[in-house]
Amino acid sequence: MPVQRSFCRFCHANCAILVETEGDHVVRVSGDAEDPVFGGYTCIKGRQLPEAHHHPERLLSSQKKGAHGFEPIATQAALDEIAARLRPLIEEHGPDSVAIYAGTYSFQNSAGVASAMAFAQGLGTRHFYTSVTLDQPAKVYTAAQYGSWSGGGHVFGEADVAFFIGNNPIVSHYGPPGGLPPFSPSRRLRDAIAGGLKLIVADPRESDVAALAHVHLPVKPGEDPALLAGMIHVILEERLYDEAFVQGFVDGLAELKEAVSGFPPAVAAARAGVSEADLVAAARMFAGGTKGSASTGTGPEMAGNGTLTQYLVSSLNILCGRFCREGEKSSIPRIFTPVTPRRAQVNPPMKLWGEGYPASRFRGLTHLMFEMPCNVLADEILTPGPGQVKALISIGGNPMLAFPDQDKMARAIQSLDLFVSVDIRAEGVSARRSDYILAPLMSLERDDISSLSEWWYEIPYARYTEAILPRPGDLLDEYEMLWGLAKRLGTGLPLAGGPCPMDACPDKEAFLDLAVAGCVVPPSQVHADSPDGRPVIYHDKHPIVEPAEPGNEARFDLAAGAMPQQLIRYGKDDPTAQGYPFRLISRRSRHRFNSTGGHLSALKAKRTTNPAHIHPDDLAGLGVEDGEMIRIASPHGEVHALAKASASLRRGVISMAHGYGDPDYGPDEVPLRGGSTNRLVSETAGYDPITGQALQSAIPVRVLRA
Ligand SMILES: Nc1nc2c(c(=O)[nH]1)N[C@H]1C(S)=C(S)[C@@H](COP(=O)(O)OP(=O)(O)OC[C@H]3O[C@@H](n4cnc5c(=O)[nH]c(N)nc54)[C@H](O)[C@@H]3O)O[C@H]1N2
Ligand SMILES: Nc1nc2c(c(=O)[nH]1)N[C@H]1C(S)=C(S)[C@@H](COP(=O)(O)OP(=O)(O)OC[C@H]3O[C@@H](n4cnc5c(=O)[nH]c(N)nc54)[C@H](O)[C@@H]3O)O[C@H]1N2
Ligand code: SF4
Ligand SMILES: [Mo]
Repeated sequence: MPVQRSFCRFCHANCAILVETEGDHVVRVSGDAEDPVFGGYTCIKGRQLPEAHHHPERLLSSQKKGAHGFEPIATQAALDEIAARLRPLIEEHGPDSVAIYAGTYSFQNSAGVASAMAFAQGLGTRHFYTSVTLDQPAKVYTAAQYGSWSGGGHVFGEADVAFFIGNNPIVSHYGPPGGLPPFSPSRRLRDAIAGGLKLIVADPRESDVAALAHVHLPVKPGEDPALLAGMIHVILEERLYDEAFVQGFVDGLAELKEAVSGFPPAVAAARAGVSEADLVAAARMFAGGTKGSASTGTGPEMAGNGTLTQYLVSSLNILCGRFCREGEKSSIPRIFTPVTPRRAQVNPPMKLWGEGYPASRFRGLTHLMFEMPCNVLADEILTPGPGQVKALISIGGNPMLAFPDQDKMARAIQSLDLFVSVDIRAEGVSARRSDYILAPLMSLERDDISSLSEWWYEIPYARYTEAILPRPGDLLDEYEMLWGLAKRLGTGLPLAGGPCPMDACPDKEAFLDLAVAGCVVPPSQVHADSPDGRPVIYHDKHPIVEPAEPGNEARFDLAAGAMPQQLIRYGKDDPTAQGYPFRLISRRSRHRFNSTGGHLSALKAKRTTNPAHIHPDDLAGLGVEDGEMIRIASPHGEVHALAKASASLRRGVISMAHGYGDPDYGPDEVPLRGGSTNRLVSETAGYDPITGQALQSAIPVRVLRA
């Protein structure tokens, strides 16, 4: 049986895999033990790629909704019809009547988000959305307002201390640069600890990484700002920060000091619900390291105050000078990212939203750099007036399960003139509501580059994989679909390297060369350099941090964006919510990727429902048995779930995943499908005022017997 090297694209980690095929079928996927980064690691999800590609529900043709449900349609005919329905909308109401949503699986295709954004820009609509604004938008968009270090931050591999705040990369394979790389994460973390790394974890539950930590701070959901402010208080008071770095490069220290003065350790610990001794120990441990970063995940970003939390995390790293210095190797070299010199200097603070950016009609929210926050999509669809969205193209996403306020999103989708999904199955809660489903190639049928995972490689590692399986039928890659629509509409696809040729659709390699033009090594060159699909490590391309440009005087600004004032206001908030004694927090399922994977037999065998994890003493207090069905109510809505006793949670907390549930089925189906926590979430209450990120964790709830 032929075996080929490739990399997994079930998730963003891009594990190195060996793919065994028999004719047009893939029969086995396993880890590539010879790979220098992954060393043979895979997870259970990636090993299901064979079934995923050949599953009976996998769409092998595009679909059109008719009077009797979906019927197959040739993809080119579907594109003709979709373009014919978009044209009059655009003529009558302008390009803003069309919205593009690039969901998780448009990131997994290395041409996906680039082509979706190019399509939106070519069309001229401001309604371009991605799942980033349902996820961790503060670290992507608001951190730049304090300035950034051109030489890069400390990476995990060289760290002697690490601080993870609300992420669980052993399961999620996710953490920002500086956090745990998703390459065999459990082994990597254990090895680092054996080698002397000190680990601090803040999480309301004893997560997989918290179980390995030297200090686990079981912070109350949503109270990370108090915890972080208390730690900064200790670090400033005890002068544990990098005074030379701060003097050389940082403004706004006085304002930060003033703002954290309201959080002496005892006060901060009480508000955060942790012991004062642990808070002080964590502050000393973090500042006492020589290298290593504080990094956050989805937990605190979704728990309200995402921008404020990010500010305090940035402040910790800046105060402790956790950056690569002149003459050192710069962190995270990145081969497919446009080259900018790495220097021992601050990139000046940048504001990536607000005045000067396209605005939404709702809540004063604007574009974050290129994209509109998902927060406003339902209102932009439902509310008449100039700029109203009338057609939505969702690419590799599942808005019915991913967006806040599920009933409102259902009404919004129902009211669209045209809803198109690019999806591999027709059964999904969103796909099922579509007028057309465009069936895409799946990962092993596509060429791709490792651009998504290169934010974690600490060496100049790059991959180009060829398609391993033949193209089924008339299926297209996402970028070919968008090219086809742009061609029909007479709009273009502006890419980093210039306009995409519109006479004939370029092949994937040529498209990728244009999409990442200006990068260190073009995809076509990596392809040529890759013998048998192996990775290429461009050792000579690892940038060294150069001296600062003469005359550069940019400094970090810890007073930017009135963040110190926001911390003072937060200190005065009353965090109790009358009548809602619990906080429901988010988590990831080991056996799903958001809503993907529930149809695959090995993953379904591990789990069907979405349990509500609760401390056994809380269950006893409620008089609820382990395994019993409960109703969970927030001020906004209600969801059913099976209670699951879990002593690893702090009291007063319920932990559930998202991506489950089906609003078309009643509570009887909860054991088989689980429930969607987005029924509890509103986009108009508790959202972040800059990013619009809804309160998807730390949701105030009460528990009722079903
Ligand atoms: N309450 C709450 N809400 C949340 C979160 C939370 O923690 N709590 N998390 C948020 C986060 S972090 C995110 S990223 C979003 C996710 O938001 P989305 O990206 O909108 O949701 P997914 O469930 O990942 O949807 C993926 C879709 O892609 C389809 N798919 C699978 N494989 C392929 C493929 O190869 N090609 C294509 N084209 N499609 C494919 C799947 O069938 C599925 O319909 O949800 C957010 N929503
Ligand atoms: N197996 C699997 N892997 C995935 C996904 C999946 O669905 N399944 N989804 C992918 C996606 S889209 C993303 S964005 C990443 C996310 O990756 P992560 O951010 O690592 O997500 P989680 O594993 O849910 O870790 C979040 C942690 O935050 C904690 N938490 C919740 N609320 C709070 C809070 O208020 N404060 C603090 N300090 N902690 C809190 C939770 O208990 C949880 O342990 O994972 C990706 N990887
Ligand atoms: S961690 Fe992600 S990339 Fe690696 S095997 Fe699992 S699903 Fe695939
Ligand atoms: Mo995400």
